[in-house]
Amino acid sequence: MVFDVLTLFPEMFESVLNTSILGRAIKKGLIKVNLYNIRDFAKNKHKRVDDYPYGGGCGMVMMPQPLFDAFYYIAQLNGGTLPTVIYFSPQGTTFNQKIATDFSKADHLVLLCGHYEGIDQRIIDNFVDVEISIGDYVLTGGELPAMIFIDSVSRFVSGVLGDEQSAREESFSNGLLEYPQYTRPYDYQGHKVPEVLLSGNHKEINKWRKLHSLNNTLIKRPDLLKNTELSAEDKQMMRILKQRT
Ligand code: 4FV
Repeated sequence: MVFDVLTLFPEMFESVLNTSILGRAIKKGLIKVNLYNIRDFAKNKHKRVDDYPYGGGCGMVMMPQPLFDAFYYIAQLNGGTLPTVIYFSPQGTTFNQKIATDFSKADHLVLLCGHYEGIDQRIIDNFVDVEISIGDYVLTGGELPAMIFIDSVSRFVSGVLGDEQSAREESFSNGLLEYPQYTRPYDYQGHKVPEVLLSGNHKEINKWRKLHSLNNTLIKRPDLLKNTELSAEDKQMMRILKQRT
């Protein structure tokens, strides 16, 4: 999978792209991230990329020319077609696991990182296919959202995670929060691991895990249950849990 990233601060990505799972995925060639500095496409003598907003107001706006030329350049590198362009902004669709799963099926994506107050609307009108927000708060730039996007989408790319299983089993993959995790020692300072997890009885272990996933979701994120398909057994468990709470 290839990510072309348009940013004014390519150096911000260095550590994230050279560390742990993502770093290994890039070394193994499973993921490729091309970092483009938007300022390299500025044609004015001072390499300016921002200017004052028409109509007044505070802050600066990213100019059309450097980004139009950056997109023309990437399109030219791809036989004249521009891959899907994603722009990160508070006005976008709120990012979630389903969106991450959907985009993990793409081969090539262009990620646009804004800065200042935002970007000239003509860039959005002419090049942006999808606007994504990582949450209802204002950041100084789109770089952190782009890193979050690359991290979460890459987890679905075959071979990136140790075993494929884990991506399928984690939070939100079945619309529920995850079950509690335990590891050795069995007894730490008197705090013991639930017996069922040492029983080797996988039927009982899975039942315990589903019960705790449902319980965690019911308590911490009941909103998730609205759009989660529950089996008859899950619904039975949920009735018991609701009686308890
Ligand atoms: C943002 C968000 C975000 C807005 C102006 C960058 C900033 C500045 N992006 N989810 N929340 N972007 O706050 O995606 O250009």
